[in-house]
Order: sequence, then structure tokens, then C-alpha cells
Amino acid sequence: MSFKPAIMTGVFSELKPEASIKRLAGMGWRYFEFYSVHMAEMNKRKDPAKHFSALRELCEKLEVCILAAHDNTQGVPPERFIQWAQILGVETVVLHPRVEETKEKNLEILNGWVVWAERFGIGIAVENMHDMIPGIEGRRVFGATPSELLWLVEETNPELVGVCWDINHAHVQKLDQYRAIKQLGKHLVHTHINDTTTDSGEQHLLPFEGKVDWKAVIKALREIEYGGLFSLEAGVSVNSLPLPLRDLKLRYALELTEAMIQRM
Ligand SMILES: [Mn+2]
Repeated sequence: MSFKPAIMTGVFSELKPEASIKRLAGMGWRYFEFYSVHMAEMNKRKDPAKHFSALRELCEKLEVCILAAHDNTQGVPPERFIQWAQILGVETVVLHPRVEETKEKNLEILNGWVVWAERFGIGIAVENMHDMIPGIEGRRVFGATPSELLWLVEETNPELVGVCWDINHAHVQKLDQYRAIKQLGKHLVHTHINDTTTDSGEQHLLPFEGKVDWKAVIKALREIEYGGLFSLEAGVSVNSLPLPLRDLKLRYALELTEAMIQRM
């Protein structure tokens, strides 16, 4: 079992989701994580269910799949988000913990998603965050360590709820990637693949553009027999390219992730 190269549809944040997926599929990308802003845009359309069904059909025609959807930051309510995710064929919905809230409040919010996820048979992945909020020294937030995330998993439904490990968040948090991934073990159900050159801020670069120890990451993923998506969550290193040039980097990104999976 190996993991699959995937990419966030938000690498074309200025395009409609349908156009983003067509363009990425044309380069050879087959697995997608649906971008939060794309979800919010489609949720606002008239008769969203029809549009989501049409997008699912488009994916089937292109022989690609939207296997994950991110996230809870655009205000689409859980019951609608999960319903749309199901139409798209999504297996995992990725949620950020609320870093400013207590662990009890986070559990309450997560439970509001879990009831719908159980009803629709869709998994949830809670993502690791980090403490480095600009301007606030020595701050501790909730949801930055494996133990905090595993507590949420155990308190809800470990059959359905797991963890999304964001590599550049973990780097900013100064965690040992190998040990953290090993600690998560079978509860790791999704990844956000990105890099950063700084210890004080997340940059969402492509792998090897920053300081992440990718050898340690891949070794740990193999040892826990991770079988989920290796999902690129690229930011400025892709989005800064003007639209007519962006395909160049996204083709490179696909070759890079495939090579990491096959040769490392
Ligand atoms: Mn992330």
C-alpha cells in the first residue's frame, strides 16, 4: 500500500472549481482535495445539489476523484458541507481546530460535525495547528500537538474521526516529524504536504523549498503503512505565478510528488 499524490483545487483559487479540476486533470493530477473557498462558492449557487452532481459527473468523465474537502473556515454549516461532500464522493472532510478555544469547546464543535459525518458515512480529519501567532510571544493554542488531536479522536468516534498532519504547521511548532507521525499511527488519515523556510511562520511552499526533513516524513509514513492522500497544500510558491505560467510549476509539482512516493 502506498499513498497517492493529490492537490488542493485552490491552486487555481481565481477559477471556478470545475475549471480548476479540468486544468489539473489535463496535467495528470488524479486526486483532489476540494478547496474551502470553492465549497463556499458552490454552496451559494442556486440549486447547489445539481451543481455538485454535475461536478461529480465531470470528475467521472475525466477519471479523477475528489477524495477530501477542506474545511470549516468559510462558514458553510456542517449539515450542508457534509451533504455536498457526499455528492462529490469525498471520503474525508478536513477541519481546523479552533485554536483560540478550550479543548472542551473544540470537542463540542467537532461533535456538531460528527453527527452529520456518521449519518452520511464520511470521515473527518482534524488538522494540527501551531502556536506561532504573529505578535504574541510564548502563546499556547489548542490543537498543535499529536496528543491534543488524539484526545479529540478518542472522545468522538475513532472509527470515523482521525488526524490530518500538516507538515509545515508541525515544522513551525518545532515538532519532530518522525516521532509525531509515529505517535499518530493508524489515526493519521490525511496529510497536508507543504514546506517552510522559517521556524516562526508557515509558508506553504513545495517540498524541498524549505527546511522540512522529508526523509524523516516519508520514513514515518511508510512505517505506519499510511495509505491516504499525499495532498499538496501549496501557497505562495504556486499562487504567485501568473495564471498562464502556473501550469509549469504544477506539472513539476506532480512529477516531484510522484518521485518522492516512488523513489524515497
Ligand atoms: Mn493545512
